[in-house]
Amino acid sequence: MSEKPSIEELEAKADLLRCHAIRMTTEAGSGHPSSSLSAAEVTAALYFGGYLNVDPANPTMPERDRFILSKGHACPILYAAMAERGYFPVEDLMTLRKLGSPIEGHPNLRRLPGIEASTGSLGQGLSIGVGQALGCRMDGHANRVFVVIGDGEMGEGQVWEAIATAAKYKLGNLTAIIDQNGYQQTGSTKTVLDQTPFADRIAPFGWHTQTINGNSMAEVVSALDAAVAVTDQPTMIVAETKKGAGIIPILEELGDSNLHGQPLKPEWAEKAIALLQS
Ligand SMILES: Cc1ncc(C[n+]2csc(CCOP(=O)(O)OP(=O)(O)O)c2C)c(N)n1
Ligand SMILES: [Mg+2]
Repeated sequence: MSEKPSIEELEAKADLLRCHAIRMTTEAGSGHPSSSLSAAEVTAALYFGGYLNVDPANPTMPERDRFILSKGHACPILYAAMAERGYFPVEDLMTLRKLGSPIEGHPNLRRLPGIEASTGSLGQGLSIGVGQALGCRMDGHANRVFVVIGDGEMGEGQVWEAIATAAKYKLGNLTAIIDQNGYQQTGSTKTVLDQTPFADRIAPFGWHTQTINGNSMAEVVSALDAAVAVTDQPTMIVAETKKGAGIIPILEELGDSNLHGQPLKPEWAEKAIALLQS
């Protein structure tokens, strides 16, 4: 991307990705729209804000930046970004979870060029990112690895092993983002396992940390700018978000602020898209 887009352009892109994620999951009759929507600003900023140096025509270019969606169930938002970036036709999004489609229910690196790690079994993405960041550094690439983790996913012990390892190797080319949307599968993250404030726990390992409103595009962009400027330690952005961000009134009407793993019925999807487009 040659020119840096404005905050307004990126906000519009985030909402476009949201509309795709809602349509795809409603068409599939399954999937995780609310988990996708909380991460819309971060995903849109990475793919369209000039942070991810990738080439859809050359998806294995060695010096490319890497994006790993460790909370793999939120892949509709990733697929939407990949389609809009030109990895595959936007129409293909509607094949989500259909038999034979590479747009699988969780990202599969063997099926879809541009996916950097097969995720869905929570807890593994940051470890894969640590390995990739180490490998890229050994190969002398001046690139960066970005990993998005769920706040419920932070309950997996493996994530903390990866945090310790990244600090040990001073992986200045690694940026992780916690999508702190306040919920996991079975309820509020605070009730299930409260590990907040994440930044206070992660900084002592040797990470550079920032805590932001992750549904504010301006804050996401400034945090990414600050993160990529750090080169001598790994960086963590704790993104405080809302599950279902962008369509909160719809979740309220449905009486479920988590709405985990539930697609919207067609009439609700229409309402949600109208709200996003208004
Ligand atoms: C190892 C593992 N255990 C359980 C699950 C089932 N599961 C899928 S999504 C989810 C909740 C994840 O919560 P969070 O990381 O906060 O993501 P959110 O949906 O809130 O974005 C769980 C437990 C899984 N995918 N992997
Ligand atoms: Mg969560």
